[in-house]
Order: sequence, then C-alpha cells, then structure tokens
Amino acid sequence: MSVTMTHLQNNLQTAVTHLAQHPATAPLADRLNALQGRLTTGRFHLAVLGQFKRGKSTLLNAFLGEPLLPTGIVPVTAIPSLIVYGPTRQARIFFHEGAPKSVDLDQLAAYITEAANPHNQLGVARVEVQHPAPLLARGVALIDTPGIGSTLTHNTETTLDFLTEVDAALFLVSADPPLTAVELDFLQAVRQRVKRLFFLLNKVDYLTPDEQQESLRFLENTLRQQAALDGDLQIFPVSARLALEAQLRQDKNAWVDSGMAAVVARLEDFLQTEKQATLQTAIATKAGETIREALQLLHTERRALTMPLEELQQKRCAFQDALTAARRQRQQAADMLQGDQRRMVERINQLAAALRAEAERELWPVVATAVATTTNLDEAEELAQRRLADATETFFSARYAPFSQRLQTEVTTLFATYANQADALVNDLRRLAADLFVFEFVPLSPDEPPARLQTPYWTRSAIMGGLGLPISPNVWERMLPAATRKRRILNRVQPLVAALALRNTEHLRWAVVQNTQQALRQFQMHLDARWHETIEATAQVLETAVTQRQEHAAASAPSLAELDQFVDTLQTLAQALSGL
Ligand SMILES: Nc1nc2c(ncn2[C@@H]2O[C@H](COP(=O)(O)OP(=O)(O)OP(=O)(O)O)[C@@H](O)[C@H]2O)c(=O)[nH]1
Ligand SMILES: [Mg+2]
Repeated sequence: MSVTMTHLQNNLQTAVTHLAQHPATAPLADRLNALQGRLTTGRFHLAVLGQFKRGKSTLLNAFLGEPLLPTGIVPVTAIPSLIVYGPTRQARIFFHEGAPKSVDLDQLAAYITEAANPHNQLGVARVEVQHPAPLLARGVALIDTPGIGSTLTHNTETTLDFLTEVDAALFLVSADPPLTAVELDFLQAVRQRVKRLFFLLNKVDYLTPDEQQESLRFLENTLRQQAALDGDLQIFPVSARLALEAQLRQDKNAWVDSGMAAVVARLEDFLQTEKQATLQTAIATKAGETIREALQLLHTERRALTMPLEELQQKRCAFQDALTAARRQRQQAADMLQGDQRRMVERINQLAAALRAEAERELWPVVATAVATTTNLDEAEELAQRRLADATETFFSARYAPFSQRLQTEVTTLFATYANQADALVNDLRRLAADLFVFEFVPLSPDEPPARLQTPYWTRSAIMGGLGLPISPNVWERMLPAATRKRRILNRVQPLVAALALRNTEHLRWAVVQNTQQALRQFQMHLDARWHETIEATAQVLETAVTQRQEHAAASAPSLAELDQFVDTLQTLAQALSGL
C-alpha cells in the first residue's frame, strides 16, 4: 500500500472518530465513513471476461499460483468470484437471500460450478475469496466470471449483469477457434460498460511461432475492423496453463516464457499510474470539504455559546425565518423535479415509439426484397427470416448507444439545473449563518451529483427472442401460383417484423426508464443528505445552544475548551488532507 494511501486512510479514520463523538457533526461522520468505504472497497475490480472455455479460471489460478478455481473442458464457472487480498485463504458465499456463509476453499466448487450448482439452484449471488497473492495486495480484486456464449445462456446473463461492477477487464480469446461473432457481440456490450480493456490471446502453447503471429495479426485486424477499436492495440499472447505450471514449479524463466510476466508488469503499471491516483485525489478533496463543513458548524456553536443570550435568540429567529422560506423553496424544487421526471418518461416513450416505427419501415423492405427476388420459393420463407434477423441486429446495434447517450445528456443537464439551485440555496443559508455568527464564509464547491445512466446492452437473444416461426411449406401451398405463394409467405412474415420491432424497442425503453428513475432517486437522496448535513445541522446547533444557555446562565468553560481543541484537531486534519 502506498504512503499516501496509508496517510489518507489514517486521516479519514481519525476524522470519523472525532466527528462521530460530537452531536452536531455526527451526520458528517457518516459522509466520511462512506468515503472511507469507497477507498477500501473502492477496490479496483479487474475481471477476466470471455467466451466459455477460453481459459479464464486457469488464468486466474496462474495469477494466484495454485489451482484454486475449478477448471475443465465443459462449461464450469457459473457464479462470479471476487478474489481479494487477505492473509488467510478462505471464501465467503453470499446468497440472494439469507446470511452469507464462510467455507474452506476446497468447498468452493460446490457453489460456483455448473455441475455442482446447476442453474444456480443454491441461489448464490457471488463469492468472495481471500488470498495472499501479491497482486491483490495492491487493492485490486480479480474476478472470475462465467463464460458467455455457451448453451447455458443463464451464464451469459450472469456475466452481463455483473459488468456494471467491473472497472477494467482482461478480455480473453484464443486461436482455436478464432474470435467468433458471439465474442464480438459480447465485446460491444463490454465496451459500453468497461472503459479499460486488455486483450489476451490464450493457449498459445498450441501454436507454432508462425501460427501465433498469424493469430495475433488476425485478432488485431478483426478488432480494428469489426469492433472499431483504434489507437495502440496491444494484445498479450499467453499460455495460462504453462504459467500455472511455472508458478507451481517456481520456475521464473517458464513464467516469463508463458507471457504472464509481461501481463503482470502491464497491470502493475496500470494500477500504479491510473487507478490509485484518481481515486485518492477525489476522496481527499471530498474529505477536506466535509471537514471544513464541520468547522463551520463548530464556529457557529462556539459563537452561540459565548454571545449574550438575548442576541443569540434574535439571531436564531433570523436564521429560522430564512430557513422556513428555504424549506418551502426546496419542496417546490422537489415537486418540479417529479414533474420533470414524468415528462422525461413520456419523452422516452415517444422516442421509443418513433424508433419502433422506423424499425418497421426499415425492416419490411428487407423481407419484401428477399421474397421478391428469390428463385427458390421453397426456401423463400427461411431466407426472409434470416435476412430479417440480420437486419434487425444491424438496426438495433447501431441505435442502442446513441439512444441512451441522448438521454444521458438530457438527464445530466436536468440534474445540473437542480443541483445549481440547491447549491445556491444551501450557500445562501450558510452565508447567513456566517454573517450572523461572524466568521469567514467559504462557499461549498459546486456539487457533482450522481447522474450516470447505465447504457443498456443489447443481446442477440433480445433481438431474435425465439420469434422464428416453423417453416414447412405444405404440399397444398406448393401447387399454388408463384405470386400467390409469395403473398402468403409475406403475410406470414409480416407479424414477425412488427414483433421484432416491438420487442427490441420495448427492451430498450424499459431499461432506459428504469435507469432514469434510479438516477433520479439517487439524485434526490443526494440533495437531501447535503441539506441535512449542513443546513438542518446548523439549525440544530442553534436550538441546542439556546437550550443549554437557558439551563446554565453562561456556557461552561470546559465545554468551550473542548470545542477549541476539537477545532484545532480538525484544522490539522484539513491541512493534512489538502497536502495529499
Ligand atoms: N493448452 C492449454 N489449455 C488451456 C490453457 N488455459 C486453459 N486451458 C484449458 O482449457 C480448458 C478450459 O479452461 P477453464 O479455465 O476452465 O476455462 P474458462 O474460460 O474458465 O471456462 P468457463 O468457466 O466454463 O467459462 C481447461 O481444460 C484448461 O486446462 C492454455 O493456456 N493452454
Ligand atoms: Mg471458468
């Protein structure tokens, strides 16, 4: 762990302990706690992704230096497993319902393999394994995922659902067979969610040096042309199997030959430069601000305890009046936000309806042309369905990202307006408190509310969705004139066009509506928390001071001395954080 990281964690811990002990600042301790949580569990999630049987679990075993995760020649991994740093080897199983359970590592297979836990009948949500491997000590969680694209489609779904939790990924392919269409589809879905990808060509022990070069060239070209990847595209050739063997024999040369030394070096460099720095700076800044906020509450409290009681009561009234007006404005803003949310859902529905109509317009001619131009009427219906499937895929794969990006822009703009209003309201009251109780006013920096919409992914199954109709031109139909037969075929395929257009737009619409509503709930919660931690807390400080003063004629000396000491501690902490 880096020096900065240790300092930051220590400072945060000290601040949490202090803030939690004082009534006025206790809610701010919760905020710091959350930041601390992000720093520790803000563990970097590095997943291994790929089609079934590409060697994902074997690769992770090579990282760990022992055959810990089950591997095999049939689809094996059924549950995502997070491997995190821990001094002892053990696993915790988390279920969709009920309490988690600790088990020995040799029992892992009973929970995470398709054979022992078919269709996840045990209801396992995820598994967390602790292991002392050095790479993990850098605050990275390695994640084994179920392979996609096998006949066990629930495994694909599990992995797709898990993508939101992935920060960066090793995308594993191998040469036999080379990159498939399913993998390319999957890669598209992954790229919408995961910003940083490393490509690994596994099982190179099967290849001669020439074949390996050819494979790498093919992979690079395919990625550039079909997945539109550009820039520096580094693909690491590795043999996970040889790497694991090298680890077990502790053979350094064989480890280098397996290609894994290069992968680990790249990952370490990446974790060092890109990951930690960003996370730490963000957290130190936020923590500094939280502490300054606490200082403002303490200044208010200190003045309230020392000014003449009559003056304090006047100032409390002035603050209360402003607070009542501000609470009304907040309520109005919350109502307007609800209204805007309803309007946004209506807009999403309109956009989806337009997309559906456009899909039908574009897809129908594909079917009509296929039937009109075919020379073999016996195969016309099947041909029309195939062309329709391809055209549907092309149409929707091009539309998904722009559709949700457009809404992302709208949501971000909408939230920015409300966040600015809320910032202004909070700062007005803070300024008033500063004026009334005579201390320097430092405005809170503009808030960055959570506004991320998740981009929905499309899958072939959502696109095709088992809508194909049985095709068996019967003997009777074969005797009809060609024009009549064509008309009958078109009549049968037409509902399929409408159904595919509906099903796909509905899939997209539903995902976007859910995302928008969730983003909005988070946003409102975020605004509420900020308001309570600053403004309602100030009001509370004044109430308490008045009560305290009425009960004892003057503020007691020890309580003032304690406050002063608290202020000193927080000032030192704020300074330490700004230096990180
Ligand atoms: N020759 C060779 N075989 C490998 C290599 N890596 C993995 N394998 C073999 O490939 C098969 C599949 O490996 P797994 O690690 O289970 O693959 P997976 O991607 O985790 O599979 P799922 O969990 O089912 O998606 C096993 O028989 C491994 O021994 C390699 O580098 N070279
Ligand atoms: Mg596996």
